[in-house]
Parts: sequence; structure tokens; C-alpha cells
Amino acid sequence: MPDNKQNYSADQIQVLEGLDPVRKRPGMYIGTTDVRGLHHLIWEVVDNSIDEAMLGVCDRILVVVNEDGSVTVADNGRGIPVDKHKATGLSALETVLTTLHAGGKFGGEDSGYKVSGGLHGVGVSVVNALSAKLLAEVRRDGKVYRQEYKLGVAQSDIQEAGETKSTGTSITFWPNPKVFETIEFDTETILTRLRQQAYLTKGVTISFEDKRTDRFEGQLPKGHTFKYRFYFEGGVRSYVDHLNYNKEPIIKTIYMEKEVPEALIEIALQYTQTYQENVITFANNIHTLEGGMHLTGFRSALTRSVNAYARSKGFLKEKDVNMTNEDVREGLTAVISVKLPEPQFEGQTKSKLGNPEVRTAVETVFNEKFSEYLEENPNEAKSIIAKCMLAARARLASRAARDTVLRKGALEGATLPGKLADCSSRNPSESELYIVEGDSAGGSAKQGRDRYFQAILPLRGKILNVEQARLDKMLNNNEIKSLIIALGTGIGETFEIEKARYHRIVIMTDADVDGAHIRTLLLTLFYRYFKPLIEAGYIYIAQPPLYKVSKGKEAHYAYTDDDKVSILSKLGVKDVEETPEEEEAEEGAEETAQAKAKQARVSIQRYKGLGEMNPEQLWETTMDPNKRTMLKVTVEDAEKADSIFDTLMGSEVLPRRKFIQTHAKQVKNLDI
Ligand code: 0RA
Repeated sequence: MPDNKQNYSADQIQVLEGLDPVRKRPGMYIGTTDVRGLHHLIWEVVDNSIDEAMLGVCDRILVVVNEDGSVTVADNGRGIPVDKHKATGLSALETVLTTLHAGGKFGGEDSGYKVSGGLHGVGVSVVNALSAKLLAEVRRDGKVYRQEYKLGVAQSDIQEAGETKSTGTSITFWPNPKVFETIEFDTETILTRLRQQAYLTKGVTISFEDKRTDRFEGQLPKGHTFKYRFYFEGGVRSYVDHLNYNKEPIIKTIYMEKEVPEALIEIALQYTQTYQENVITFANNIHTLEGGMHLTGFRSALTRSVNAYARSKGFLKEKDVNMTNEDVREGLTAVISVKLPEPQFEGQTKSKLGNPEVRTAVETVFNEKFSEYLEENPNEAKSIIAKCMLAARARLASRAARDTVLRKGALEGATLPGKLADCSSRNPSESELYIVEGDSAGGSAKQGRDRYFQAILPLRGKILNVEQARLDKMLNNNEIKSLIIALGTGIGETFEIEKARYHRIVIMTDADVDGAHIRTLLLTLFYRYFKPLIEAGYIYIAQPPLYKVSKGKEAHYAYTDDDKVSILSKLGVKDVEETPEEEEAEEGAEETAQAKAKQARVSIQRYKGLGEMNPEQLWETTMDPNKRTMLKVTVEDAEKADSIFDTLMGSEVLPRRKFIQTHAKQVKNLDI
């Protein structure tokens, strides 16, 4: 780490190029121009403040969504320098805000930041380029400085705007509506990100305020602002505690931190009385969903130190074989965070850490610290070893049983389940499998489908009864077995994606709590046992309509509440756009909508389940490739479902109830 008190001057900032490329191809810099790209603007500025915090020169960050929809990110860091920059003749502030890749970060190891996002760290200039207006305020050297920009261009020189004893930067920006599909920020999205960043930067306080009015009706007393504050003294240790809040711990969370020349390494871990593994990894605060070298290093060190300890203390006898990676991972929750100067991100979604030196660094640090922990805490060590050895024994004992299910041929040879209405095509690339909730919807789907390429497999609600069971027990469940046989790929060691009988596998469930539950469960099953199907883009979620709006013989289908409003207004029913999202309020609004609709001789039917649609309607709205929309499931979606599954199916009743109660309102659009 560079010396925190070191003074940066303007000439340490390298200049690369102006902002035209950003305005021409925003996607290249922020990924997309949809709502995701919009939020990228906030992450970009916050990342800079987090960089200050990681250097130990900033401990407060405030993010405000202002009443007019603009966003302010303020910190108490050093403040962006305002002195003249040699190469450009501009102030450092203007250089940082108007040139690509300008910033201490890119000046090399000792000239600026040791640590930077690398992937997303494209710089605040990108935010400036894509904002209609931006206001920069810097507190530094006893003064307050301000400068305003429009479309990335400074409107005047830096203005002095008073005196101050503090230091820091405040950036307010108004996203350019001509660039973005939407300029409306989402509170939940921002909170999730800020919470995660707070876990990863211990000791920093990140506050959030949403000053937009009319947003929290009924949730906040009049005149109050929506505020949140995140501060986690324990950093990733608090993160692990949070992940395990509804699980029964075997040991207290272990925390270790060490800085070696290759990286700053932080690891927290805990074993619980569950069977799943949940290890989340970060590199420079970026979630490395695809894992990478830090994860590899951690895994091999974990297996090695558990075995070494078990052997040295006689838990493992000479004749015993070592425990496997799988055995030591059962019931493990861990968060691994590494910070390094030049991260290499690889993989399909650029979320896999590629730096080979990090593998050995993590391996060495974890091995040393964890072995030390085991030696110093014999009781905890004993519990951990017992848990792992139990997993090993269970593995050996269940292998025989599992083999009968998974043995080559055991499933493939099996005849197709009786309730599968298969399609006549034998060409997987044109064939679709609809997994339908319930026999009655299954019946409609069977009658409505195009039997040449669409197969239907109705599932009974029974699969819900697998609560509390290990996922591998689910494989004994008849409904699940039918599904696996229908897929044709086999499972486990015998899985072969080439054998998939359908290249589109569509989950079609009701838009209610049970439907969401079944969908979560299916996604979890695919995530744990059929990940390649998700990666290949074979898994979809059907989008049945929520309403049918008819006038005389004309019928329109609405897939969202917004859809409904626009259809109604096309049919001459106005002033119904106030329909609130919340259930309780909806009843009333629905009635007025109905009353207004009546005047215009329009009727609105709300579909509570797929079973309410007749076969023709189901085909027309949800299954006809020329008309339907479907959501393609990503690995990220399935991962989310997997963690929700843990909460919904967890063995302790209390947190589950809490989850369902606090989320009940949203469950209808639980889009996982
Ligand atoms: C460039 C150089 C320095 C600091 C920053 C940028 C900086 C940017 C942002 C954006 C939001 N908050 C920020 N804080 C700092 C070097 C600082 C120095 O020379 O003292």
C-alpha cells in the first residue's frame, strides 16, 4: 500500500483520450444502456470513493437519490486534486472528469492506487460523458471548489465556493435521458450493492437516502426520508454471519487477514449443520461468480489442512484414506476477498480471477492461519473434523444407493414417464419441453400445444414435500425422476449434454406463491445438477399473461400492470394509471378500474392460475413461438434461486416464516 499521507499531484495522472468514444458507444464502457447500465453510473463513482476508503483516507460515503432523480455521491476522502495538470494544461479535476482512464489508478504501483476494480473501473469521466449535467464539489486545502459540466463539457473554470476544514469529493449527476432507456434509479438495487460494498470494506460507513417523494407511501410517516446506513465492523466476517443467519452454526465464524506482496487476503468461514456449501469470492470488491485462482487456492488448502490435522491427532488412522474436497465442503459457508494491483478477469462473463500468483498466495496464507486455528482451538477443531468425517462416511454409504440411481443406463434405459406427452419430432434443437404445474394446467397445455415440437410434463404439487431433505434425496422423488428421464441427459457422473432431448426446457408455473416455490425448486435442481443446461441457454421461464381485457369480441392480453393500463387507455378507459403495486391498495384501485372499464364496456379478467385459461388461450398467449415471450434463465438467476431455496427450505422454521412474511407482497413478481 502506498503511504496514506503521500501527496498526489496532478502530473501523476496519465492522460489517454477524450470522451467522444464513450458518447458514441456507451455500451463499450458501461455494458448496456438499459436500467443496469444506468446503475453502473452510481457504481462507478462509489467505486472511486471505496478506493479512497481502502487506502484508509476515507471512512464515510453517502449516496443520495435527489428529489429530481439525480444522484449525489459524497465522501470524506482526500478530494480530487484541483491543481494544474502538466500534460493537458487543465486542472486535475477536469482531467479526471473529461479524459478516459485518467486517474491515479493507472499510474502504476507506487504512483497512485495499489488497488483498482480493473474491470469496471472505467472512471468518473464516463459518468460525466453520459450525464446531461454533472456538479463536482471538492473540499481540499481548506477550500471548497465547484465546477459544473454539461454533456461532459466544463461550463466554466473551477470556482472557489467558501472555506472548510474537511476534505472530500461530492459528485452529483443527472443521467442523460437521450442515452438511457430509463433514468429512474431503483432503491433496492442500490441498497443491495451498497450493503455488499460495506461488507467488503470494513469500517466504512455507507449511508443512503432516497429523497424522491411519493415513493414510500404507507411505509414512512409524512415528511420523513427513506434512509439506510451500513457499517460492518467485522467486514467479511459479518458477511458470513449474515449468510448463515438461519442456519445452526457448529463453530463461531473464523476470520483471517493478511497482506502479502501478491495481494491483500481476507477470508471468513463457518461450518453449519447443513449439507450445502456456500463460498462467495471477490477480487477488488468485484463478485467473481465464476471463481478463479483465489477459490482454487482456498479449496486445496482447506482439504490439505483438515486432513493433516485429522491425521496428526489420530482422527484418521493409518489405514484410512484422506477426506475429499467434497467432504470438507459440506456445511461450509465462506467469503473470500482478495485485493490486488492488476486483476485479470477471465471466463464467459469476465468474472473469474485468472492471476496464478493469487492461488499460491491464498493457499499459503489460508493453510498457515487455518492450521494455527485448529491447533489453538481443539474443541472447535474436533467439531469440524467430526462434521467432515461424517460427510465422508455418508458419501461412502450413500454411494451404493446412489449408484443404483445414477449408474450408467439406470435412468437412460428407463422408459419415458407415462404422464409425459412427448412431441413427435426427434430433433432436440427444435424440440421444447414444458414443465407445467398441476394436472389441470397440464391438460390445457397438452390440448393447446403444437404436438410436433412441444412436449408437456405435468408436475404435481407433491415435489413441494421435499422440504428439509437433502437435495440428493429429491432424486428419489418420482416427479423429479420423471423429469430427469424426460430430459434424457442422465445425471451426475453420467451426465451428457449431447443427450438432451430438448433444447428449450420451459418452466411454466402459476403466478402465485406456490408457483414461485416450485419454480425456485426447479431452478435449484437445475443449478445444482444440470448447470450445463443453464449455461447452454436451454432453460426458460414461461410468461403467461396476468389479465385478459376484452371489449366486445376483441381480446387483449396484459402481461404486466403497465400493459393493462396502456391497453385500457387504447380502448378508451382513462385515468387508471394510478394502480399501485401493493396488494392491499390494489383491491380498491381494481374496483375503480373495473367501474371505469364498465362504462367503456370493457371487461378485465385477472388470471389467478394457468388452469383458468382454455387450451387455445394458453397457446395464443404463452406457447405460440410467434407471440409468446419467455425469460432465458442465466446462471446468476439460478444462483439467486439457490440461495432463496436455502431460506425457504432451511431446517429452522422461524427465519423461513420471516422471509415469507416480509416478502409476501413481492412474491407475485418474484422473478427468479
Ligand atoms: C484522482 C486522483 C486522486 C483522487 C481521486 C481521483 C478521487 C476521485 C474520486 C471520485 C469520488 N471520490 C474521489 N476521491 C478521490 C488522488 C488524490 C490526491 O492526489 O490526493
